[in-house]
Amino acid sequence: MPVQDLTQLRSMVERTVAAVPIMDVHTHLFSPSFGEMLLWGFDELVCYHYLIAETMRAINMPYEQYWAMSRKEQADLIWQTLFIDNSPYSEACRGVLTVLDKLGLDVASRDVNSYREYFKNVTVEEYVDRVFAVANLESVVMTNDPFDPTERIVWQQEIASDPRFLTALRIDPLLIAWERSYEQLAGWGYGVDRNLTAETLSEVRRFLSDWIKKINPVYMAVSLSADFVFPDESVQAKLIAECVLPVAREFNIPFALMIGVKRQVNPGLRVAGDGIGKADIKAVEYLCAHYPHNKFLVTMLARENQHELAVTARKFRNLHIFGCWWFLNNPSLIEEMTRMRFELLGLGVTPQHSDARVLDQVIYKWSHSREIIGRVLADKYCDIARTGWQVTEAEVRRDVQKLFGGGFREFLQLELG
Ligand code: RAT
Ligand code: ZN
Repeated sequence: MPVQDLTQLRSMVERTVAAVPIMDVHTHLFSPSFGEMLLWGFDELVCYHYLIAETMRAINMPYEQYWAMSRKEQADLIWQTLFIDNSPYSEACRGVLTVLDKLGLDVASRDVNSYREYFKNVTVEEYVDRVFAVANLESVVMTNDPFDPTERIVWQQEIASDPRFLTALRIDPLLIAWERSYEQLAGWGYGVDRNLTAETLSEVRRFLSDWIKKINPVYMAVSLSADFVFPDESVQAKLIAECVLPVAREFNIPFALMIGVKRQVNPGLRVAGDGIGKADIKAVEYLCAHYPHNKFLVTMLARENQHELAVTARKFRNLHIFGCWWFLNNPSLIEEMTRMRFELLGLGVTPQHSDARVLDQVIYKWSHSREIIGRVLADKYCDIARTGWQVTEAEVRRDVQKLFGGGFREFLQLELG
């Protein structure tokens, strides 16, 4: 049998990946109903915390001086430092250029005023439509924090729902800072005290259930430090075992664990000050094995954890791994991780999420990732085509839809009893 024409196969795969509408499974974006919580436009784009960190090591300025500046002054400083005084080829800098280019702005001009002007002439609703079209997004999952006072006010109002913005119930304060969060819960009318009595645990379950009913999240999520262990005698482990997992099971929603951050290694950098650590995969193995009726979405921050995480996913159908998170969201690492995951898991993975904090960023995050994932996928189809296996365009389309949201949705629907 003749083998399929590999050049044609490759371009068909890359075309299909370029054209698929995406479900972005983890972002920090908000729909326009959340008002100023939705960040967008040139100054926000340039003041991304990835770029703050890069700027503050390139100049010798006290951190407090940076934080005291207006947003526009901060953006001017970052632009001057990273784009004019140095060439902007780091991934986060390149991202800004990709966004400007894809929006049709003249990158060669370096004319910051004209970039700012562009955003003055568009409403937020128009801009959301434009960005979704340019990035070819179908939906994004927000990060919704019931402990955030600004966000709570929004949820107390009747908000116009936009079906493109899905919700996720983020519960970091509950699991990471119980010594503060129990007082907040008490203030909201839940009968909790600092000790995890039976009554307190039941009230925490009621709190989670109330928010699930209120916001209808696709999952519950937490970002955990690199030293996360489970099980142990900690308050965190008890809250997970006795509150989060039973409630997640009852509502059949996954619990998303994002593991590997080392918080505030440099507090002066504030939002840009978090670091990274290698975590122990045993916690993930234990959760998947001992809670077979719960579903787990997991992403890990350390490159060193990626292989064991992919192997663990082979062992458990209740584990779905996703994304190249944060410091891994760089072309060389996306390529390496995606290749390895495809080899170990086939289609059983969601290779990427954007983590966008500024609306515009989905344009570059997805344009860069689509290109890499398309290339890796094309390599994989070519490998099997060389045996004589023939892959049809419809099969490629089916697979690609799975990788960019369909597989994730199937996992959400999975019933484990
Ligand atoms: O990627 C980021 O912007 C980080 O600051 C975090 O938001 C991280 O993604 C998280 O969700 O905790
Ligand atoms: Zn995030």
